[in-house]
Amino acid sequence: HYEQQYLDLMRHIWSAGDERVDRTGVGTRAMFGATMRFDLSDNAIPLLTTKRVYWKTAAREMLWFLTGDTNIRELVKQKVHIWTDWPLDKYRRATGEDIDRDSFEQKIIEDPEFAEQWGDLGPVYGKQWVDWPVYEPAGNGLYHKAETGINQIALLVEGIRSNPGSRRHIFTGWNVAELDRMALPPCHKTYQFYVANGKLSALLQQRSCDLALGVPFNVFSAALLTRMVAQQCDLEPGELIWNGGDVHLYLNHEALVEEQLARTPSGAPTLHLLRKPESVFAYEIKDFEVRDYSPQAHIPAPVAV
Ligand code: UFP
Repeated sequence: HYEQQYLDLMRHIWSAGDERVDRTGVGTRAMFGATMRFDLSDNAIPLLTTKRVYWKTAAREMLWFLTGDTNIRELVKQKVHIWTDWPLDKYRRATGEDIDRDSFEQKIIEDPEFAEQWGDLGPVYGKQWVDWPVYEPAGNGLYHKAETGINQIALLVEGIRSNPGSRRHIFTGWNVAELDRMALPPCHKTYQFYVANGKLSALLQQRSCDLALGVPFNVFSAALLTRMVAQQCDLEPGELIWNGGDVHLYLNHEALVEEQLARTPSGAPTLHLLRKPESVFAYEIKDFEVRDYSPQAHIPAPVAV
């Protein structure tokens, strides 16, 4: 079963990982460098079956990335809460106000000006993916920022279509000059694509991997994006290769790890794209359907911020 490699990695890191102090102060067991491979042919989709993964949340986030938006407002409106903790933390620190998450999100939805001031994450994924800043000579030895940046995703699709054999099908969120303005430097930082035998494969390089909470999402998202790009380029889906840098389990995820490792994967969910939109930017959540997904119960665990 495709999920076994995930469970094996979890078991290995929990039993033999390096104990490390991390940025969040929670502490982790970690391993440096790991790979998982997932077959995407015949609509196969790497969704975990040993616990429920809320794939629509990941899909909504992926669609939001592709719009270039970096404000949480559109996510919060769709009841996606995964990015709220960072702006909330910043707001609490700046104002000293002990506002709860629901009230903060309510203000973000109701008050566009408040959202503009407090809801932005800085130039994270979406911005870098579709509007990477470009600086042009201004004629006086100085440079000014060009009005439009580079749309890496549009170039990717165009590149795969026109020159499938290229070894340069890459896009990245890791803009070194802007890292310090991002709420979180990209975790899923670089995507590379490869075409052979009419199939499109993708390799994701993820620098930092919360194996219990982040990775199940990241793997699904990357597979979804690969399916969208393949469809746009009239290619069949090949493989998703997931490469983790610092792969870790937080020490407070012990209950999750024990519960999940006691479960056995079963079933083979599939992902169906119900429509072929005119571009990679025109997909909607209702275009995605997952079939035959009957996972075991969700396992809640605390997020380290
Ligand atoms: N993390 C993921 N996947 C993501 C994401 C975050 O696993 O898509 F946005 C986890 C990895 C790490 C933390 O535990 O969030 C980021 O912390 P740091 O920047 O210190 O690596």
